[in-house]
Amino acid sequence: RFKAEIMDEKAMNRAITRMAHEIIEKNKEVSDVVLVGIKRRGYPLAQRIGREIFNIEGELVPIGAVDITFYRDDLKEAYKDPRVHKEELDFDVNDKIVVLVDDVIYTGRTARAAMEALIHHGRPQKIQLAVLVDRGHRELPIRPDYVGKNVPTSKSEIIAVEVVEIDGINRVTINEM
Ligand code: 3GP
Ligand code: 5GP
Ligand code: MG
Repeated sequence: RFKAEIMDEKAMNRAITRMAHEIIEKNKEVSDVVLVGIKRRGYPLAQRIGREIFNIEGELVPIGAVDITFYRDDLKEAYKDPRVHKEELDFDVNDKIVVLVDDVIYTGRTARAAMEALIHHGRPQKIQLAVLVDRGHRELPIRPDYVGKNVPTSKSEIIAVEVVEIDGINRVTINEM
């Protein structure tokens, strides 16, 4: 059930541009940075951040993806055990600053699984986390470095992040289960 729109296309674009600036600023430059999107919607967001970094710095950063699935049937329990299903990293992560990109962070378990996959893949110099929406309710000591918007939610609410590449529209809404 629809409750409210929290970001329109302009707000999403502004947040993505700001996060691109913050990534450049925090890392001094972007020559060691690689972006890794968490599928599905983290990947188009990583591509947009990469485009903005190119617009600002004139450097193309490598962009990869990880696909994380939940190894349980019901959605509630499913949260408990996200695992990496597939990696599409055709570059070396050794000594790189890997910026993980996801649409929403909630418990932090997905980010943890993604970090485990990266560490398995090599030895990144640093791992950072960028999310379009932080909806709270963390169950692990994980905090994103770059946040598009903090949206305090109740556990029964769901944030719908829609991206034009997948959903035909760019917007973020809050919905009740
Ligand atoms: P997405 O990254 O393509 O958006 O987390 C797996 C998918 O389930 C995500 O796909 C996400 O959109 C969708 N999803 C929507 N609401 C929820 C939710 O409340 N919890 C979880 N774990 N996933 C959700
Ligand atoms: P976590 O593992 O941090 O609990 O959840 C993160 C993952 O679950 C993200 O990849 C995100 O897509 C999905 N997720 C969790 N809560 C929501 C939500 O309210 N809306 C959407 N769209 N995805 C969510
Ligand atoms: Mg996601």
